[in-house]
Amino acid sequence: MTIAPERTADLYPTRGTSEVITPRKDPVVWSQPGTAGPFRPSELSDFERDGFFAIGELLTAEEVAVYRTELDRLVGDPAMRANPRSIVEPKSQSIRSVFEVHKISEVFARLVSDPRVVGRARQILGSDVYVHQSRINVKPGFGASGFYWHSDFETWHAEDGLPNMRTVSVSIALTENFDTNGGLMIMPGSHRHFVGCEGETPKDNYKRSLQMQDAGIPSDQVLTDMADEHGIRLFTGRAGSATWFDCNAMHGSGDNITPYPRSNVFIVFNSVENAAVDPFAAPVPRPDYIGAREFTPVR
Ligand code: 6CS
Ligand code: FE
Repeated sequence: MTIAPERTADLYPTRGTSEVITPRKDPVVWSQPGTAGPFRPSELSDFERDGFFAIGELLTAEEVAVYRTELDRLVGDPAMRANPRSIVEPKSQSIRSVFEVHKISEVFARLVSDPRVVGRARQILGSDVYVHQSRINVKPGFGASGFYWHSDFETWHAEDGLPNMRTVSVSIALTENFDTNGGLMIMPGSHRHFVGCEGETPKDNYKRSLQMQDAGIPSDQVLTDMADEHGIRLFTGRAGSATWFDCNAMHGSGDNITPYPRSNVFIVFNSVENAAVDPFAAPVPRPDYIGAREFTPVR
């Protein structure tokens, strides 16, 4: 059990009375050059430059089948609907996401500690790592809603109390990500500036934000400037492909009105040197199944 450090200075102010842009103060890749691991040096420098790195096949088709079956089992379990870890689609009321799958599923726990997964996280974060958040996103066809533009770190700093940008996410496709079924979009290079958003965090924000985020949304002007400067990259790939992205990359995804689900498993690794403290812009932390409050390193 790692005890959370005392509250540190707020390097990335957000959710005040006006929008404020802060240049990134933290490294993107924390490990020393040449640190051994699954990423090649050229891949790490691509990640540093763009804020993401896509892998065509992280998991084999056989492995995907195992994780897809486990996703279907969890989503199909009637007991899961009453579990606070489940978030339903606002319109269809079908399950949209299930959080903390690395704890409630032995199958997903194995994925977290797979060297191809945790080894890459340690290489980027330059330390032991723990899981800040994990979730499966079903994104079923025929109308699943997307996620509006945001920086994950903005939420994880404001509401979960992560002090520095020493956190990395991996989205692993469990169904084919076409260019039509609501794939992940990232603005390349956007991770180098932090957009502090205007507007206080509403009480119990997470009860709405995980269906439709409203606090922590950049202005149209800032999003336009960022898109003009960086462009927008849409990630497509077969089931088993994966996108690693920096916690501060500006990203989002559209609705899925096709018949084809865009399901993924999403794992957030945080450095044990960046353990959550008190939220920087919320009265209380979110529940621990959304933002971990226990920091045991992944072994
Ligand atoms: O609030 C969060 O932690 C979650 N929300 C989004 C839209 N992306 C990151 C994370 O899963
Ligand atoms: Fe996100």
